[in-house]
Amino acid sequence: MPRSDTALVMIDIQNDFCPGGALAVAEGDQIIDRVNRLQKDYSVRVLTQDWHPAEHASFADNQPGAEPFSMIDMPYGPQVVWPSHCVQGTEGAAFHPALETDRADMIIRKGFRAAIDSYSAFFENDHKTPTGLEGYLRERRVHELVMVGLATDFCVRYSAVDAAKLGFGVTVLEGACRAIDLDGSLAEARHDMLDHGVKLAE
Ligand code: VGL
Ligand code: ZN
Repeated sequence: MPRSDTALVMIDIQNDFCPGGALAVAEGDQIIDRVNRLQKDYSVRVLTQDWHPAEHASFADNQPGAEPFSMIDMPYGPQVVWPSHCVQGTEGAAFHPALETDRADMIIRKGFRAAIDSYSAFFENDHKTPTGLEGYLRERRVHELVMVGLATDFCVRYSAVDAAKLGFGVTVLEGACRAIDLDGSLAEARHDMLDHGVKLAE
């Protein structure tokens, strides 16, 4: 029987993060079979969905002179500028068609405020605006989280670290994640997760 206090959190398994998408993560689609099989082992299943308005400040198209994958300063700190991706209502923002979504209890959307990015499933990049996921999990009496999805070094990393800081037990299944790996960001992400007590497993 799946433990009722443990949730599977499936992060941003969307077309734009899979091969052929606007911000494709190498092999992003290769995690999907495993993620689908894992779902039956958990009684609480959460999907997150990166969900940006077209005028989102993290898009290079909206930052004149900024190249995709360069850094800019935002009021809340440095921010990577991305190719436009996961625009609300587009095919790129949809979950990958192979992902089983019917068994999800909760879909949490993030990054819908134009002026602020949101990597973490718990807080926006100002590290204080909550998404509501913490309250949902607490009301469902969840204490342990298992995280999978895209990308290891951005949305999985920040979700895992925030969850650990909030007091959840967190395990990231690295074999069911794939990374963008920008300038050493994967190695940095692994250190950051381990420093915050996140367990890394295959
Ligand atoms: C993500 C960059 C921008 C992610 C989302 O899901 O890891 N990365 N938006
Ligand atoms: Zn995004």
